[in-house]
Amino acid sequence: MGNGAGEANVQPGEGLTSGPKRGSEMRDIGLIEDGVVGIRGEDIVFVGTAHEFERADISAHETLDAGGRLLTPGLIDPHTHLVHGGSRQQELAMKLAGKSYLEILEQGGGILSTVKSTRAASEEELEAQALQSLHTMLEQGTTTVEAKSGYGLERETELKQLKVANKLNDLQPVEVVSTFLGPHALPPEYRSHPDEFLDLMIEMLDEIKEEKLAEFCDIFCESGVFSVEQSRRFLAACKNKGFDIKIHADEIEPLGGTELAAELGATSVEHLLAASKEGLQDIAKSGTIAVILPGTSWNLRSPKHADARYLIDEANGAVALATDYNPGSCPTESLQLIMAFGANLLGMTPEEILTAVTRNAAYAIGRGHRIGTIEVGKQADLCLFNTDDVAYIPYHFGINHVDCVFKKGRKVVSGGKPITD
Ligand code: IZC
Ligand code: ZN
Repeated sequence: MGNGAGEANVQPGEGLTSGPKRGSEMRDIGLIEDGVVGIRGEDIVFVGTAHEFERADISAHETLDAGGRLLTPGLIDPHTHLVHGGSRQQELAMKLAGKSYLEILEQGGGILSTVKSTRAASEEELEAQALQSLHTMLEQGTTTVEAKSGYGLERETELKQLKVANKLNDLQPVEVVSTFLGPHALPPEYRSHPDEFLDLMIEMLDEIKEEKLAEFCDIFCESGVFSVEQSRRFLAACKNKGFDIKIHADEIEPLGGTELAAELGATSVEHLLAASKEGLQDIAKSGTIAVILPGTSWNLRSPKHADARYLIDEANGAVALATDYNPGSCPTESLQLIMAFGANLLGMTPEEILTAVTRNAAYAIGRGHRIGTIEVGKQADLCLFNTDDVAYIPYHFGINHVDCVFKKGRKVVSGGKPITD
């Protein structure tokens, strides 16, 4: 392959730009046994069986024999807090001693601790730290990642984070899709007048739009952070300015952010651990993608996880999975680990999990027309695994199964290692 073709078990998806897979459709991955994928330039130009390829009489000037292994779309991570300063390993002991995530935040730690480190870091430092994470992500098969701001909580640092997120696209192969998450926590100095902080965040929207610094806007709608009413005001203003919207909803307490996502027609609603059944039905009906983050509920030692089975079996919803990579509630870049959690913690099948980290994840970040499936006309973002069976990835957890990764038709990982030129 690489401007050529090679035999593999290919997971192509079906129907260019025909939307996310919902409910039981998520189990249909359209596997082609003995498949061939042809790439020209940045795009996929052939998908079919080896027999069909022979009959098509296409000449390839370079081929890669995948040896019958599994070729999938490049993995897509639709929820991360990629750009940040510092780390929070000192909070592990507090967590083990029984302090909750919201208690740590209440005492000035958690997000507020990362705000301090991010404000203090230079653009170059933030960039270097994010580049290291992107290197790990790529090695693990992630070819596109969403990245949220939200560790500035004031204009200058929010803009610094957004600029770094955008610049990362020029520095390495993983595409970074930028989200403005200004209202990620309330700075302590605004405790008595939170609405003024929201005004400040809303004032930034024109500049972010003009400078093309973010495609999406997001808010942490959570007990002790921002209320449903405040979230509605912020997100309505964002929509008004032409942004697509996302919501951190019902991660810890059942506040109603899920219903709000449906009401406002959000592209995605994220977390959902404490969402009501009615809320899950609402988002399934409204077409909002449910982005579930089982690494977070696992790492927060939650006895409960988002109800993926209800979403898929009862509500006919479209589920995506993401790492939530951040220095507090989920410090991992590995989507393959999240795939294992998808099976063990959420009860999803390997096929549903693959759909959740490819096709549905692409729709969660507004990229469904371009990436997320292996189809003629789509971008050649591909991942070759060291197995012929999709079940092997969540089954054999905690290690990297990636052999090769292609981004925009170019081989960027070989033998499990990013190619640095
Ligand atoms: O830094 O803790 N949940 N935001 C909302 C996060 C987790 C990231 C963090
Ligand atoms: Zn998050």
